[in-house]
Amino acid sequence: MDDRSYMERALELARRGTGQASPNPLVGALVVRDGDVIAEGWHERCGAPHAEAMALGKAGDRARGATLYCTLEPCCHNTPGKRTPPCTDAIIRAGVARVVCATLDPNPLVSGGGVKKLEDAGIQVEVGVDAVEARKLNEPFFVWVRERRPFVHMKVAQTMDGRIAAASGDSQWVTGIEARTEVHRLRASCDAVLIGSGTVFSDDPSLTVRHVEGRNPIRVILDSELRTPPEARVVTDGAAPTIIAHAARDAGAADRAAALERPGVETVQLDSYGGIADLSGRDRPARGEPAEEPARFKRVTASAVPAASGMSGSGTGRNAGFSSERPRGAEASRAPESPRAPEPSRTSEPPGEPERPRAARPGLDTGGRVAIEELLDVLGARDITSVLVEGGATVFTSFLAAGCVDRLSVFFAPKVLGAGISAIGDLGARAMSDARELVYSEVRRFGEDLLVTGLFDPDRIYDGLGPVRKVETHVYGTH
Ligand code: AOF
Ligand code: ZN
Repeated sequence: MDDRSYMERALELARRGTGQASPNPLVGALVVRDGDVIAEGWHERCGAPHAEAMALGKAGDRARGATLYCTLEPCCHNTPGKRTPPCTDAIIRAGVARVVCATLDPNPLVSGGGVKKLEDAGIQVEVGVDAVEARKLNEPFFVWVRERRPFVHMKVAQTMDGRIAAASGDSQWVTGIEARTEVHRLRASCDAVLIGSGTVFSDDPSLTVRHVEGRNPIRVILDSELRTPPEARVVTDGAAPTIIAHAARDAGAADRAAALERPGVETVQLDSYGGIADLSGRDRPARGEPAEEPARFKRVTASAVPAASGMSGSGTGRNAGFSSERPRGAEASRAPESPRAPEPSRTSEPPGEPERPRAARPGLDTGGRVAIEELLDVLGARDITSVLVEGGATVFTSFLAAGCVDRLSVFFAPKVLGAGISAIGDLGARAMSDARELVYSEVRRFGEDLLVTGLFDPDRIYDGLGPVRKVETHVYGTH
């Protein structure tokens, strides 16, 4: 067996920690001597021994002179809050002769320091074997450990003509059982799953993992106006913690929050976009949305704030709104108390057109919409490293407009509706050159349905980490 084959085995072992290791990465390790695998290890769960420590512990004296394969650079620090001792010390103590790791650890407390410590101790170190696969395994960790905000994976299930629901609002089911099972697998591997309150109203989902084995993710409801009904499943079923993120500051907001809160259900008040919610469409459905919602619940208010109103891409150039630099300050600043000023950089007007003045209506202070960036900061601070965004159209559009999507996965069902609710609203693009491109795209088939998935900003994960720069030539779907 060659280095790559051993590393593939180590990657396989790493996957055993799926759903348990977070916020730590998935890591696997092998001790190999004279071509024999002496011991295997993996990071079972956060707080448990690291993969290297587990493998070396099993190998004992037999690790002397051996090669250690690990899917991540061994850790080398012992800062306050660290749960286990540094792996580099254990490796040096065990007398390992050679260490092969797939990729450097993006954790700023390690990031090359582990390699240096081993080399300084006279150990031969190689980095970069199966690097792309190793990073792909830990996409959330690579983003979270450096930016302290979760990796955002947006999942859309749509018809060939881009509809996520029929004109009546009916969305069960767009895709077949195989695709839906894959979504449950995604849920089980993510720390949190997020939907908008509109989806709570129309589908009342539980967002649990049922088609595969795995633990339920935390549920996050994006509910700017705090209108989630206390009878909703995500509030009552106790299947997983639920966070209801809102920006409501009206007189009844505290009472509505109190009616929702209970053990495992928390409301979190966040900044809004600071702008006045576009209330002009409050009494009529947004274009492309059903005139009447087939809701399980009656809405507390007349209708929702229209999809993505005032939240379209603020820039005019390619990938506007997708920049890795997220301007904070002005865009995400705390909403001033009334009267609130319109937010000039967040407008759905096509570039060049003057902004229409909007007036706040007394008594309809919704606090604007939740600032997605701030929500992600809050979730990241709670060690949530990944969020699966499951809908609906307003949420999809808001996340894309805010430039807050890392991976987009679209399941295409081979069917056509014509009328219906489209997945994604106006993002400000006017020319084909304004379209946002996905890279490293991959196509997979689930039953009758096709999945296309790709990343908006792969550099966050696959680049800029020392010697490993092989990603450019990699084509997904070929392995
Ligand atoms: C490794 N092997 O299996 C893992 C590593 O709090 P601790 O002690 O669990 O350390 C967490 C950090 O260690 C984590 O942020 C990451 O940098 C690294 N994870 N390193 O050598 C492992 N899970
Ligand atoms: Zn370690």
